[in-house]
Amino acid sequence: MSTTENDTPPVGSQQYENLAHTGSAPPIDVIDVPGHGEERRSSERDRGEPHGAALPGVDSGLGLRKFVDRLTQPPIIRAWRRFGEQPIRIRAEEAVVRLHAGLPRTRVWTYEGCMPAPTIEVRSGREVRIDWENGLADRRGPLHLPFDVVRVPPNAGVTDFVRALQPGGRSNARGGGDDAYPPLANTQDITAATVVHMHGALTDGHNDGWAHNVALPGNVTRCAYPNAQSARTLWYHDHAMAVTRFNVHAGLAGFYLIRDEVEDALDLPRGDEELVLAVADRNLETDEKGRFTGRILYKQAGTVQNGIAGEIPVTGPFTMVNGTIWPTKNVDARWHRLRLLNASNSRVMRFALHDTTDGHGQAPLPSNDPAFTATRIADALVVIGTDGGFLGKPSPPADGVLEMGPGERADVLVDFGALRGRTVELRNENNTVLNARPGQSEASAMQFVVDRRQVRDPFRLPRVLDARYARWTHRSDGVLEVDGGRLVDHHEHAWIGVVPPRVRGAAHPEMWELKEVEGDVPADTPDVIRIATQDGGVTTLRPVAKLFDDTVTLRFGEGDWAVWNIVHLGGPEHPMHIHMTDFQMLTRRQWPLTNGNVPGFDMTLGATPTPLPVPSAGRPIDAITAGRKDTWVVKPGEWVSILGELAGATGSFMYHCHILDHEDHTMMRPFVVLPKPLLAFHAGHGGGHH
Ligand SMILES: [Cu+2]
Repeated sequence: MSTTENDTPPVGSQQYENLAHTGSAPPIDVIDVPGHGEERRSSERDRGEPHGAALPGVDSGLGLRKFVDRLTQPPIIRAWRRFGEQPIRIRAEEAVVRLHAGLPRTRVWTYEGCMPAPTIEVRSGREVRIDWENGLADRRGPLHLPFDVVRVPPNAGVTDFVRALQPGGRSNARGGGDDAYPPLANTQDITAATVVHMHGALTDGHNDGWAHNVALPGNVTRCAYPNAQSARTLWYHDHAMAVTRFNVHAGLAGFYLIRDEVEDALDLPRGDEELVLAVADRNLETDEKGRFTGRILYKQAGTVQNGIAGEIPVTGPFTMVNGTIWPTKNVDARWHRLRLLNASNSRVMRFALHDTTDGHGQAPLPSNDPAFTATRIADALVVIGTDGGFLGKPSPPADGVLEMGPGERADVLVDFGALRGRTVELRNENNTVLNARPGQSEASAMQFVVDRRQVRDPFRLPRVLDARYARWTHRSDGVLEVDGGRLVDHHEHAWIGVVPPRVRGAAHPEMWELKEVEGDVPADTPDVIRIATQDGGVTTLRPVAKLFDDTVTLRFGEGDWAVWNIVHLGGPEHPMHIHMTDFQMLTRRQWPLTNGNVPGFDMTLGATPTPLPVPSAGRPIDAITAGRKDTWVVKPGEWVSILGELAGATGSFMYHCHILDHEDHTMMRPFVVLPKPLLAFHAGHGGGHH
């Protein structure tokens, strides 16, 4: 199924069969290929063919034309229908693909030779077991990253965002020149070690992709997914300790869809009218003459603060959808279902549909230019589901803009019947102001060309999507009101502080696990966070853990409800992800900001010597944010409270920022869920409750 660049046979079945624990797992032999005609399965691309004849496209100003390649859909593994009780085997392996018709071939890491990986479809309530094999090796041994990781040094001490976001450049280990940059230390020594996280799955900790549990090439990890969850969009991706950002960037990501009877009854657009769309930005390497080599480039802006070197999380000027840069798709003039995933390493996307018929509004423009925003179709996107499944009812995002941080999914309906004969673009409006400077990020993600012909489309937007959805509330008496009006009079609390970079010289933002302390603490004590309370008191919090390997402090009983308080004390926005179960955001509060920081947070002390004021109401929690979710963008100065029921699985889990650079550095921590009777015997278990 795969072809590696040097044509050596990939590590595969033979070594696999030699392992004692492989059981009877069959290789994948049944893959459905959605669509026909213009679309071709992604894996055909590993022969290096462009996807069909290149179209004329539109100039991007970045050396590649937009909309010259057709959108592809990944192959589908219908695990529920074809494999019965047999485990599926899915192998991570290197493949050679074409990201754009104007590019030479690109080496990537894939599952089963496909980028994105095959979409795994399952039925709710039917367990699937998967044997994840690390096949990322050749005769010489484990593979090295298929790209270079370079740092653009600060320019006269100032972070050089402009050069970092331009296409091109290469590691100066591969030759000198103005566009050669120092490789990030040790990245050329990294070899493939993998562990798969099923993002959004409720399953025991040993199936969840614990970051330390990486497998070497040739090794296999069997995971069970009970799928005892409602219909939803999950995705699987690598989660290896300290190098997740590189493994995911190399291509290790794919969709996993749970379907159920509620979804069936909605009779939503399906088949060719249901599209998975994994959106991710990349940068590309050039040679000494400035020509694209086909190699991906992991190019970051370097920073130096107080003599400590760091990097800004990676972003790139090229946007891929399903592994193709700026694809285009012909669609019938009828309702379509778009299953959106922000698969970027760090870029928060603000998605909107824009009308660009006859080239109108196609020139790169900053998003604050009226000519740019004039093309936005404000009522085009209708959200029907979030990370954790369907909303109660269809909900258009405010102003037609859907913000999604890395890791977030959105189930979206679009009535292309109302856009008959139009050409529209899915755009990321975030930071497109940078387009004001040529050679920087492009707003376009992909294009839809809507057929002129009228189609009889019986689909009508349902008024109710999922009667199982209920808004959870935390009453003023401390009692939780959850599904079906059920009252929960006991719950646990977790306190997480997010602090800006450069606190006491640290290069990166940090995530602190906090515990409430009783009594007085001297005002000049480092690391103490004080927050004034409504009743005139003060909540005093101190970190009990900062780094991943610090001891576990969050232990919950299985079946507990828990409110996670995430307090953002300044710095960049963070898409915070909690593993294991679904959550709902209860409240979102906001402290005023000065230059993006929370006044009162002392960078030298890493503390708030005087209590932060009682925060005001923050961004309203709209119907989409109020959906069942596992990842939320938390902005500077926000204090969000998130409620979840830690039921149905046990073990060690993780929570982290889904900006993968942050996750790999200092923003991931463990938590543990154990049966309550067992917890009683577990010395030193913590957790406050009321
Ligand atoms: Cu972050």
